[in-house]
This record gives sequence, C-alpha cells and structure tokens, in this order.
Amino acid sequence: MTQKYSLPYSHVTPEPAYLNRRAVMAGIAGAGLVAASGARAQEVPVFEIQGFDTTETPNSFEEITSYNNFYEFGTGKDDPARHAHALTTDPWSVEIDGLVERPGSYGLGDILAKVDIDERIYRFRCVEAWSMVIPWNGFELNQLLNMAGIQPSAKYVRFETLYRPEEMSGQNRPILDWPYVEGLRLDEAMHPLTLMATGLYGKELPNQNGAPLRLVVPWKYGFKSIKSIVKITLQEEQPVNTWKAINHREYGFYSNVNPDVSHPRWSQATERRIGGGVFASRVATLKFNGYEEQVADLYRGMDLSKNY
Ligand SMILES: Nc1nc2c(c(=O)[nH]1)N[C@H]1C(S)=C(S)[C@@H](COP(=O)(O)O)O[C@H]1N2
Ligand SMILES: [Mo]
Repeated sequence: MTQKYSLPYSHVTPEPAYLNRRAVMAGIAGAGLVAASGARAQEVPVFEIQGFDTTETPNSFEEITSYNNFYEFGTGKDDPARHAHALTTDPWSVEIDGLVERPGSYGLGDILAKVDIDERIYRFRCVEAWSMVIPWNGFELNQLLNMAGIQPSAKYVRFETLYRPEEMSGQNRPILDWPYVEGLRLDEAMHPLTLMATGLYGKELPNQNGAPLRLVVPWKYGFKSIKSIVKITLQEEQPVNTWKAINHREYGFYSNVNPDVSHPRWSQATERRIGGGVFASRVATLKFNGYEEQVADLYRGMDLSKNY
C-alpha cells in the first residue's frame, strides 16, 4: 500500500537542535535514517548536517517575519507583515478528501493532539533567488496523511489555501487565481523532510508565515510551501499548481531547487542570503537545496531539466 516511515524523528532533527547543534551532531553522526520507498526499505545516507549546518546561522525571527511572500496580502515583501494580522486563524480546520479512508473536516486542535511536533532547521530557497535559514516547529505531513488513511490508488496530494477575501485583502485583486493551490507526488509528501509547520523559533507561527498550518518542502523552491492550508485532497492526477497554471514555461510542478536549470529570466546558480546586511553575499545554490542525499532517489531516471 502506501509508504510508512519508521525512522525516529529525533535522528532527523533532534530538539533543541538549533540551540545545541554541536552536541547534537555528535549524537547523530553515523546514524542512518530509514526511509521506505514503496515496499523496499532503503538506507538513506547519514543525514547531512546541512539541514542545520553549523556554518549557517538561522535568520533572525525579525527577518523571517518581515520579508515574506504571501500574495493574499499583497505582492510587496513587507505587505504580509503589515496586513496578515487581519486573518482569523482560530478556529481552524482542514478538509481532507479524495482517495482517503477517513475523509472529513479535521480540527486543528485534534490534529495537534495526535502528532509529534519537532524542530527542524531548514534552508529555505525562493525561486526569486533569495534564501534564509529557518528554525521551524511542526510535524511530518506523513502523520496527517496516515491519520486520514491513504487509499492505494492515491498518487498525488493537492493543497489549497484559505479563500477569505474579507480578511485577505489581496484576494480582492486578480494577482493570482485564488485560492492558491499546490501539489506534491505522494512519495514527496510522505518523505520525512516534508513538514507541516505550526511555528517558528518555538513560537506560534506568525500569520505572515502562513498560520496556523503551512507546508514546508525544503528541497523545493519556496512557492511549493503553501500557506494557511484548509484543504488537502489525495488524487490520481497531478494537481495543477497556481504558479505553473500562470506560466508553465517559468514554473513547473516539481520545482526542485536546481542550480543547473536557469529560470528563463535569471540564473538559479547562486542565491542572496537574506540578513547579511553589508556583508550580504551571494552563495552557491545547492542541488535540491542541499538535501540531495535525502531526496535524489525520488527522482531517479527523471530528466530534471524537463521536469523542472
Ligand atoms: N498561499 C500562499 N502560499 C505561499 C505564497 C503565497 O503567495 N500564497 N508564497 C510562496 C512563496 S513564493 C514563498 S518564497 C514562501 C514564502 O514563505 P515565507 O514568507 O514564510 O518565507 O511562501 C510560499 N507560499
Ligand atoms: Mo518564492
């Protein structure tokens, strides 16, 4: 049937990793993590410390919460911080439907009572070629999908953001097709790196970052990490994601971070790390955003320049 992961979450990101990274690294050195792909259990190489690399300091809370993309509140980087307070995030529920055993409306409180919240310090790379390092709190998406029960015929997961123009001012304008939609292949969705974030820096997720529940897929461009999710659908067909629908020559479905495949209007070989101030410099972009060892197997045999 569907994939199950038996890895101890603590091996991926022991908490409190960002406070105590050196100690933690000693603990996980040599620990392989087991990710099952289909029926075949496979050894994923030792988790590269890249996810919480000592050489990469997390961005500040201030940086992470003041430079955002959340077009439901406007297209300026400071628009979300200025306007997203208008969003009511409690009560919140997520409709899970399609090819699941237990479709229905899942209240956020009920979800949170059943999942393990971890801390994950991930690189975050926007398709616009800026990046940050973000200490998220959240749970693996596979826990939520397993809660709903995945039917054997499910192949993709479709996600939808809230549509509430009274509170999301940008939705009154034709900036994008509303609601914002994203999608993942089921094996991508089940991967232990794929997170449903509920917080950052140990605090509740700020509205501008996609409260109360947003996807984080660290090896893909930021637009895949859809915010303020209200609907999850398991289906057989590949979902049509918002940015691909707008311009399929520039934005694809897979959207894996790839320094070798340029955006038609700019190179993806380097990125600008936010927060460097006068020392801001461009750093090399890594394949799969530095998570190649964890995720490359998902794409064996695929031409990533075609499946961009
Ligand atoms: N619903 C929704 N989700 C979204 C977006 C958006 O405009 N609307 N922007 C995406 C883009 S382009 C990026 S880079 C990230 C930004 O996340 P952050 O503001 O938390 O850094 O959110 C993604 N998720
Ligand atoms: Mo982005």
